[in-house]
Amino acid sequence: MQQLNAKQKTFFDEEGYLVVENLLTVEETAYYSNLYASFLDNRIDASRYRSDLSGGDNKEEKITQIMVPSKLVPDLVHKPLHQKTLAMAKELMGNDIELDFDMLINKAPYTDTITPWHQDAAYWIDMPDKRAASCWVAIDHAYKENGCMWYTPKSHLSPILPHEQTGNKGALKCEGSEENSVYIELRPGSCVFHQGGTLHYSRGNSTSDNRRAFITNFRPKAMIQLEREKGVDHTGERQIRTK
Ligand SMILES: O=C(O)CCC(=O)C(=O)O
Repeated sequence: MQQLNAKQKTFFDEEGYLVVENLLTVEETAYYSNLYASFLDNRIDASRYRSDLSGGDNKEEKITQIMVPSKLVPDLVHKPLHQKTLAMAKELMGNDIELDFDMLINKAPYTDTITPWHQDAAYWIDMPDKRAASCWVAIDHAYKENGCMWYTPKSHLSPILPHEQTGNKGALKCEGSEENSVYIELRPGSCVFHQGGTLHYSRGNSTSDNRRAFITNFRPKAMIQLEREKGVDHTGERQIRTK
């Protein structure tokens, strides 16, 4: 069933991102909210895939990142978030698109830590077919003060910028600015797609709310095979692309 119209697809191609409201129903969002809580409070043991994206030596995590939640709860790939975002990713990029990996990123209340400006492609090995998209699904209301996403329109049309690693195995960062970017506030269950080359960032969470995102990442099946042959499975290593 087609869900995106021609205008949305053109917007994604030209601007590098696309907002989709109400991806999930209220009931579906409640399911993910409960499951997310089980990951965060360790009822589901995700310790081997969990790290602090801020790269700090803090006892308290500033930005909780849990890679590949669907490896721990395999049924997730059959559920609405994965099914709906995969269907849309195919509409945006082609029928050979598959799920590469998924992840959870939470900014807990008052952690006040930015996710630096970066392009996702800087995290990945170079691939001949560059088609790639992430879908950032808001589990909580995401707004400026708790760290919603910011995107630089059309930035995916230029070459990947130089990136450097922050902190101790922390996030990659490059030059970027709010001035020429847009912020995307989302209700729970709504989402935003962005391309592998789209420059993005988020402010820290200065509020008493959580800012939980469930993220799925898609690329062509042949490129996923290439990654796996090279030992890349997105379970947690963070390396700067060297070529
Ligand atoms: O949630 C964040 O702050 C960062 C997310 C991100 O960089 C991504 O989804 O590619």
